Amino acid sequence: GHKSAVLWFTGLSGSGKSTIANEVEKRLYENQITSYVLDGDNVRFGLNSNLGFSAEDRQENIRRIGEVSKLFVDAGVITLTAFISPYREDRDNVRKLLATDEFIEIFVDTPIEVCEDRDVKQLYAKARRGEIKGFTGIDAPYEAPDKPEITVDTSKQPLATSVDQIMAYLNEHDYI
Ligand code: GGZ
Repeated sequence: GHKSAVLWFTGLSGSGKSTIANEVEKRLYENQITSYVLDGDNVRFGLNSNLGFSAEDRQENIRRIGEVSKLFVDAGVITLTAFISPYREDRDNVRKLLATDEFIEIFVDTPIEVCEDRDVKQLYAKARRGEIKGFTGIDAPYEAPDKPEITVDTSKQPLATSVDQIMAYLNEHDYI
């Protein structure tokens, strides 16, 4: 058996949230643990397709994802969310929706220089040219967590180390 919870990844675009979340999910699956990844691909195109990237829309994006996560946790699923979630208050509101041990905040602390260097989708370049307004880390804020349960920096360690770190946390705290 396992104890369900939300693994709430937060960090800049290109920091590695989705990549790590998907690797953790793979590990959980190998251990016969039911988990699910919520990310832009399955939420922003569906449930939240009416939301953009203004502060208000991001707040509503995170609020809905928090509520959905709560439903998944109630259903016994280890839920992994991969959204920038730039506002501390919005993340803290999700934390309050859940029991103390049901919200695990994971700060993907990859420096913006590294994210911008990767620029997989060329979004930083567009933001620098002013073609995207209000891009997180360029002309929109990112508020780092004060006391995340876990911090990983993908510029200092390989992917597998970040994944190991998260699996170790889940083991040590008796989630799995
Ligand atoms: C930040 C943006 C923006 C703006 C589009 N700012 O690399 P990506 O493409 O896949 O990750 C980013 C994603 C962010 O969506 P989230 O739902 O995670 O954001 S939030 O939690 O703040 O609501 C990026 C793309 O969408 N994107 N415009 N202006 N990222």
